[in-house]
Amino acid sequence: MWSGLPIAYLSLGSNLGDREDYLRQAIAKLSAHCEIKVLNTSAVYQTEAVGYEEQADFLNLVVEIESSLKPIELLDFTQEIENQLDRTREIRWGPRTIDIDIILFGQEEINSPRLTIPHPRFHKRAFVLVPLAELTKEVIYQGWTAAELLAGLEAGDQGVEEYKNSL
Ligand code: A4P
Ligand code: MG
Repeated sequence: MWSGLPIAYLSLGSNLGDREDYLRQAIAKLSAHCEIKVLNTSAVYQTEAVGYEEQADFLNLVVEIESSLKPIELLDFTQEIENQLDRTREIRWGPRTIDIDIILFGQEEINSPRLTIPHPRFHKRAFVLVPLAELTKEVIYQGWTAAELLAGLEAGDQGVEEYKNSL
């Protein structure tokens, strides 16, 4: 039965060290939080780096959660997980052991210094839209579904390949 709690979608990415293990550990930490329930996890995709291209390919996936946390509390927690998993910040968009971005959080629209929801770049990124389209067929952004946003990208799903169908 539906709990009535907001559904959120998180994009996870890793391109340093044991990428699969970092993704697995991040999901385990999300699941261990008493106010977060992980509902679904997409397949794992190997993706070419976007933004800062002189770096290794990423593994990316999306998780669907429900949570009684406020969006900013969820951000505090995802940043705590990043710090626990050896995340350092030297280059914007640069290599990272783990990155956790909040893509959507219920119907929230937030524009604060620490948090923008929906994530400001997700609708242009195949590495988010391909796994997101697996998990939701709903209209999620300006009248479009994830699959429609993906179909509208000039490069389509280029550079995004299924790596493993589950972790
Ligand atoms: N922040 C604001 N809104 C959010 C949100 N919705 N979710 C703030 C998470 N964080 C949010 O993030 C910088 C600041 O964004 C945070 O302090 C938070 O307050 P960060 O994780 O420290 O740095 P970042 O991830 O390098 O920056 P940013 O701008 O989030 O990067 P992007 O746009 O997420 O890009 N290519 C592939 N193939 N796969 C990837 O996963 N990821 C990036 C990162 C670039 N290229 C990639 C991938
Ligand atoms: Mg980030």
